[in-house]
Amino acid sequence: MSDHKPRVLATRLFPPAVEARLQANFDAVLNPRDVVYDADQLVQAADGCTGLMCAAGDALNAAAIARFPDTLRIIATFSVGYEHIDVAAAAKRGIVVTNTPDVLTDATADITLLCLLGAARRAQEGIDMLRGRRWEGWAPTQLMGTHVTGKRLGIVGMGRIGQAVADRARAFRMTIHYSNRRRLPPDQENGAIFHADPEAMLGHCDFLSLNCPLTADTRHWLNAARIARLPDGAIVVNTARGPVVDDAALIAAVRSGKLASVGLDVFDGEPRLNPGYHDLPTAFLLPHMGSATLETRNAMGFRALDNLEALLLRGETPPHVVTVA
Ligand code: 8YV
Repeated sequence: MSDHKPRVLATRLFPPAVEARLQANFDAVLNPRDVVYDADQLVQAADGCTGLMCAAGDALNAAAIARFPDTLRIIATFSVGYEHIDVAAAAKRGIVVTNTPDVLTDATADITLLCLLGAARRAQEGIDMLRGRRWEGWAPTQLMGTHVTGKRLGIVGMGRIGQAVADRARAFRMTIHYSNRRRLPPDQENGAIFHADPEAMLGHCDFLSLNCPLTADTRHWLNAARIARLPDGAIVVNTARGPVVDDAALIAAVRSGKLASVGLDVFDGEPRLNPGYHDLPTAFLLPHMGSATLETRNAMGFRALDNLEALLLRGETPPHVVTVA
């Protein structure tokens, strides 16, 4: 019977409940060893497939998309970000691209606050001291960090995740500044201060949180010149995409003391991060865990499946189609 089901390639190993639904509804080609396919392997594995369930980091560039089989109708990414897919190249071949918005907003906003607090309160050094069996007891001047409550937080990119970060930061009585392509309506703005020019916002940011997508405009946006506009001792948090910052500039700013610290969940070229980060004792670093809760990863998978099933099983437009910006 499975011969009659549309064939869908899972490019990665997905959570069990997600793979179970994929197998129930499709002729699923799984990747149980979770090999990260290069472009050639992707093209080969997609042979005979009508759909692809993929993830960030997959090499879905124009060259790979041009070689996908004619049978392929949809690329459903298990992520909200889709910078790893050449959407224009897919459109040219009539391949629909979908993503998984909303369901990872809370998990990602939570981890943004974890990064903010971790960096501000020198959590990495505290953990290292304890685990390295070097803690000799409480001391009045030990590991003094930066106070969070009541400070100013600037958010670059006030979409779903940026707004959820602002909601959480309000519980810390932070003053919220933001920059976004468009100003939010008052009910969503909720007292946050809008800056049409993101550069003009930087001087107001004791903390800066990057929550924008990676695009040609945001690539290496936080460079040396913009870091210089932040107040001395500011803290930068990035849970969006690594290439939004210029790593060399960010590392130099922490080393010089211009920035007190950084809290990062994403890295340019991850998983091979700039080695300079390893030498920053204050940096609070996580391995791209923003959406890593079982509930969220299941919800992302189910959303990707909603997209695949709409098109391939019912001939409907998927609920979360992305288009060329
Ligand atoms: C995902 C993410 O887990 O959804 C996104 O855009 O950044 C992550 O949290 C990852 O991209 C999986 O594809």
